[in-house]
Amino acid sequence: MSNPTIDQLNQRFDLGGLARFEEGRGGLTRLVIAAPGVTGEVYLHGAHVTHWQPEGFAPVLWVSARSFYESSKPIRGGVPICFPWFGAKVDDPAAPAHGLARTRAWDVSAVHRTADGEIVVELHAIILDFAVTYTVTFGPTLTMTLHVQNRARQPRAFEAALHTYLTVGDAREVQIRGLAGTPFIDKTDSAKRKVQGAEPIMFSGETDRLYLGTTAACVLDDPVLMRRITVEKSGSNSTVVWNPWIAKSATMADFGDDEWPGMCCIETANAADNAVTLASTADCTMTAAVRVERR
Ligand code: TA6
Repeated sequence: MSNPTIDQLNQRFDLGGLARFEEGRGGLTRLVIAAPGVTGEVYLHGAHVTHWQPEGFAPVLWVSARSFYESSKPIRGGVPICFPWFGAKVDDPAAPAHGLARTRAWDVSAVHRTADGEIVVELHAIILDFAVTYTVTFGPTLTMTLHVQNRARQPRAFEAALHTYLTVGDAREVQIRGLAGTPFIDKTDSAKRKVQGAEPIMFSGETDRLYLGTTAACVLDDPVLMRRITVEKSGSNSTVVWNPWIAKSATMADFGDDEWPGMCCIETANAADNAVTLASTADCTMTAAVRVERR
């Protein structure tokens, strides 16, 4: 059923008060999760997770106060799905950055509660003849799984990223570990290829790095919010670390000039050298698992 009404969705996927569809910001439909131990929300627009908060912690995902909530634009923050390309489309500069998935209306295929009390939401879309299924589990861990099948008759390559925006106390104070010795493309330095040193990553300016050939988990240490966020992954060989800092923030209409200290991105991806090629009918899966603990 494409474009069901909110009432039809709540009738079809009835979890009582644990998860309910409602009209969200900008009139976009969202599923709001309010289960024991966890709250969350995901918009059907872009299958965009915009909130995840395990009990006892401040919200983990960051969303700009200036975000658009329009069907033609991506939401700024949460976890945008970048697919089937990452960044600018190499052969079409006019194409939307980060692909088509994050401005697509996704359909809901399932909403259910696990025996452990987690809420699982499954959404799907057909994007350029790729069948994409996105499964999000809201619990003590936020688990997001992107499953892609190539429905075309020929092999095709794609890039993907779960572009996770994290709330931090002060981006100038956080440390990110897990990428020591990893090669990366530095998008703030003419896409030069470099190698991460042994020291933790800290932000002291615009930072926009695509780390390659890494399956490592990243751990963000936040001394201000006194918490540690871990982003584990599978089926992903790239990780992006981003903070726009002052000048870049000022260029984005949907990003407040003073918001950059409160966020950073640790993105689970397959991009550039790590783009994926699928034979006809072949499929693959990429998963990001985010958890938070007290420092
Ligand atoms: O993942 C980092 C990045 O590629 C940055 O270069 C910046 O463009 C960011 O994504 C946000 O992209 P967007 O198209 O959402 O403004």
